[in-house]
Amino acid sequence: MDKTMRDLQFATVAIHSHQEPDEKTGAVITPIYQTTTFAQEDAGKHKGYDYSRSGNPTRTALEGCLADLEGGEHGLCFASGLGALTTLSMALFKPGDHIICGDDVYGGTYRFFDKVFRPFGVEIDFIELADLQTVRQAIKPNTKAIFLETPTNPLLKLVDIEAMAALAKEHNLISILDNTFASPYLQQGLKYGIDIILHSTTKYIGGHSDVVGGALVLRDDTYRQVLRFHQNSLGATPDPFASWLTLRGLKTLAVRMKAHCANAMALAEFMESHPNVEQVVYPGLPSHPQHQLARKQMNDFGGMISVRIRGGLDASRTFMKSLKLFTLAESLGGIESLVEHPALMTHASIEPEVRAGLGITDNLVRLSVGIEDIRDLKADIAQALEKAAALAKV
Ligand code: P1T
Repeated sequence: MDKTMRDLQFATVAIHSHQEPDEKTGAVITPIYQTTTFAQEDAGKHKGYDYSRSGNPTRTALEGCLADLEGGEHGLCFASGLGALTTLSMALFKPGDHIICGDDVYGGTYRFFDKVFRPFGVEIDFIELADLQTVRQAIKPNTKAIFLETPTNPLLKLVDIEAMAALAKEHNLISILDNTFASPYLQQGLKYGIDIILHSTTKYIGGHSDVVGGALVLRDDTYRQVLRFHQNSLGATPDPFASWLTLRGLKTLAVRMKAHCANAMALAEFMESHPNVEQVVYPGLPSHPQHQLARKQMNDFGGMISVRIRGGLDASRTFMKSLKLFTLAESLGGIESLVEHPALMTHASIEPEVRAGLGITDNLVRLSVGIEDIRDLKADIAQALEKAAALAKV
C-alpha cells in the first residue's frame, strides 16, 4: 500500500489514492491519456510509458487506487473480469495442473474453466467449499490453486475466507478470491491471507453499468512479474477511457455500497414476510445459514438478493416482467436495480443437471438492488409479487 494512504479511511483512499492533481496542468481529476503510444527521447529512453497496452497513466492511477483499497501491493487492470481470469489462468497454470474451484461461481467462470481450460489439459474440480474436510480431500499432488467466490453467484453462499486461505497456505496452493459481489468496501480477502483478489470491475467498482472491466490485486510481489508479463503478452487490457470511467465510479464506492446494503436489507426483510415468496437468500438475514460468517468477514451484507418465487417458472416470469423499476438484464452492481433469471440467463451455460444439483431452480430470481429510493423499490416489488401471486392461484 502507498505509505501516504496507510492512515486514511476507505472513502478517502478511493478519492485520493494515485489521483493527485496533474503535475503539468493542475487538472484536479486524473486526465484520460487517450493515446496509443508515447514519444521517446532516444530509442528505449522514455518517461515510463512506451505503448498503451503495456501501460497508460490513466490505467496506472486505477491500478494503484484499487491495490490500496484492497490493502494489496499491486493492482492490474483488464478489459473485463473474464480477461482478468483468463490472464491469471494462463500465467499461473499449465497442462497437468489441478485447480479446485467453488461449485457456485459465475456461469462465465465455470464456462471458461470447464469448456476452455479443461480441454487445454488443466484439471478442474468444482466443489462445495463450505466444508473444509471436503476441500482437504480434493487436494491432490498436482493441485495448484483454490479459486473461490464469496458471496457466490447466484446462490449467495459464503466461504470462510480465513479458513480457505489457511488451508491453501498449508498445502502450498495459490488462493484466489473473486471479490466482485462484495467489493473491497465490504470485504478484504488479503488481510485473511488470500494471495490474489479478482474483480469484475464492471459491477460495484465501476458502479454505473457503463463500463466493462476487470482487475487483479496481489498481496505481495510473488506473482507480480509473471502477471504483468502475461497482462501485456495476452493483451486483454482496458483502454484509457474505460480506465477513467472505472476510476470515476470507484470514487463513490463507499457511499454507493452503504445505500445498496441498506436498500437490500429492507427489501430482503420485506420479501421474507411475503406469502408469495418461497425463500429469500440474503446474507444479512438471520435465516441465512451462514449469517454469522457474514457478520465475521463482511462489513455489511451487500446489494444482491436471490429469491424463490412461489408458483414456479411462470410465476417467476410474471414477477420479472411486472417489475417497472428493476430492469430485466444481466449484470449487477450498478446504481439502477436489475433483475435476472440465473437458469435462463447468467448461468445458462451450466448443464441443467449441474444447475439443478446446485439449487439454481426455475423459480430462482436474482435481484441487484440499486440505490433508488427504497419506498419506490418496495412498492415495485409488492405490485409484481401480487401479479405473480394472482397467476400462481389460477
Ligand atoms: O463480465 P465480466 O466483467 O467479464 O466479469 C465476469 C464475472 C466475474 N466474476 C463474477 C462474480 C461475475 O459476476 C462476473 C460477471 N457476472 C455477470 C455478468 C452476472 O450477471 O452475473
